[in-house]
Amino acid sequence: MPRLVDVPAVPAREITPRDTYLRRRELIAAAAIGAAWPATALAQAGGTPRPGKLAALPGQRSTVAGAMTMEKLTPYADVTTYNNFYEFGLDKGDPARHAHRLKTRPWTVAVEGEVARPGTFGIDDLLKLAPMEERIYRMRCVEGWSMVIPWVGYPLAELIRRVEPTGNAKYVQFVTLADPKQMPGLSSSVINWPYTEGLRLDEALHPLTMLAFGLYGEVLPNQNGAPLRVVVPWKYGFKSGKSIVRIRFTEKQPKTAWTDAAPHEYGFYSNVNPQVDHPRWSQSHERRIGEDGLLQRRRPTLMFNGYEAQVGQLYAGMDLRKHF
Ligand SMILES: Nc1nc2c(c(=O)[nH]1)N[C@H]1C(S)=C(S)[C@@H](COP(=O)(O)O)O[C@H]1N2
Ligand SMILES: [Mo]
Repeated sequence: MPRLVDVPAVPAREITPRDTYLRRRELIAAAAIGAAWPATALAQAGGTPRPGKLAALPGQRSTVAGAMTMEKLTPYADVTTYNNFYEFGLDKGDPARHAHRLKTRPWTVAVEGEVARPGTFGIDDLLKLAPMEERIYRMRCVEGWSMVIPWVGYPLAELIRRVEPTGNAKYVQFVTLADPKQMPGLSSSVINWPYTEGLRLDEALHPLTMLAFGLYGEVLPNQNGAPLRVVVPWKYGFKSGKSIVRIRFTEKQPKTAWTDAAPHEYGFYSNVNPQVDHPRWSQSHERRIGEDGLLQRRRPTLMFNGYEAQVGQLYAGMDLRKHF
């Protein structure tokens, strides 16, 4: 397998050994006691508590604008058992039930199309490509629910820069694994497999767009898209493709699975927008997973999922009802 060309090694200072990481968390938490911070902000400042289920994958707290919401984290149990990953079935519990069948190593990602340096890259090289960061993002599903998830990964731009898109590259397509031996959901025909998604190149290069390898300080559970996925926090959840095996740079807007399946319901952009309803339901409010119960409140959905200050300019002058 070819090595990722010109990839600088991760400098030693970027590596956070687990004990240093834990010690730092304790110190920050101790220092913060007595301060009038809400408990979640305190926990998030001190580092995200690790569930201890999978291999550790720590990340430095991100300093990118908008990357660290102080909203209460959705519990790990909800993040990992209430999923959409149709390759493993259509029920929310199916991915957690069936995704153990996914073999995440060895794993390669083919990068092709309009790039000067195409190639097939192994997961271990991709893990070392750039320093891991923790980013706490609001995620909003088109179905009307949302979560707050501490992801671990780095900007997708880090990979894009290294493969050198040509002047013709205007879009990026992402393709998920489609192996019926590992993925029982492929017997369903709700969408055409493999699952595909796409972004405009400037969206893919935006500093908030992540290539994620972990959540809650550990490697991604299979049901959340192991071993690597895309995370685009200002778009509906389906734009964040899981278990990616191919990234293709194109001149024309690429095919995407949901736009292909129901073009009147799912547009290419799919930016979170409380003013543009889905043809069959309103998008004005959302239900935060993990807050279920009698007193659950419906939260108003925010323009661009609350990331308008960071991403609004990407769409300046566009009719967002037409380009939904
Ligand atoms: N390959 C693939 N990626 C996918 C999906 C899918 O069915 N298959 N579902 C999408 C949808 S609709 C959502 S809301 C998010 C859910 O991600 P999570 O389960 O990690 O919260 O994954 C997205 N990525
Ligand atoms: Mo979704």
